[in-house]
Amino acid sequence: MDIEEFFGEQFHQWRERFRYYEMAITELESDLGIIDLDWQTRLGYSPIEHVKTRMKTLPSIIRKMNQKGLPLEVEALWDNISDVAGVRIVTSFRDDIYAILDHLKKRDDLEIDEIKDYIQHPKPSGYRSLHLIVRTKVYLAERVIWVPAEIQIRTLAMDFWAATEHKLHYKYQHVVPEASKLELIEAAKMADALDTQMGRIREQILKK
Ligand code: 0O2
Repeated sequence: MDIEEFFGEQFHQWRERFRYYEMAITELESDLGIIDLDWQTRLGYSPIEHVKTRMKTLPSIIRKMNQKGLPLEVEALWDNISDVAGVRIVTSFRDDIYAILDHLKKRDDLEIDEIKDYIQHPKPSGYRSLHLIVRTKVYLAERVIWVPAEIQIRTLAMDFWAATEHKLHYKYQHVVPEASKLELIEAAKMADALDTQMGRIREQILKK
């Protein structure tokens, strides 16, 4: 797709917003890298196992805007699609997710607009993760902007499950056979049990 041709006169406005999303990702990744180092330095342990970032692709943005019945305009994107800039924080243990949430709630360069707790309330598919719909502060050369982003926080077990489920959806083009869906639900329960058990083992380690 020729993007410049596709957006026509609006191309420069869209490009500017996309740069803002990229800046937000850079900012969040850097902030998380700093607190990871700080936790490691002070406590010898960081709740952050690793961080991944991604920009939503243009076809995926267009699909989502169409699904939501939004006009293909940059303001409609900015106001209604919160996950163009995406950051995923992966932890070892379930408790680490909420430790990171507590930290993020205290930051004054981040506004949390919504918390979707798919750990307390898993999706019917078995999906578990904590989603934060946020706006992050970005310092431009001459002004400050708040850029929408989505932060997903999940354990390694939840991440393994989500990545495998995503691959299956891709393979079957979203028409996953019922037997595989049931298997995935079972696997999600096992991943959850593993998180619970690893949490107990960790408590024993911390007690010593
Ligand atoms: P991708 O590839 O990550 O861009 P809303 O914004 O509230 O109108 P939305 O966006 O469906 O609705 O919100 P939701 O369900 O809270 O979060 C969507 C994102 O969470 C997805 O992004 C996935 O990254 C992840 N996710 C949600 N449910 C599942 C699931 O059942 N399996 C897996 N593997 N991931 C899930 P996108 O846009 O679908 O994709």
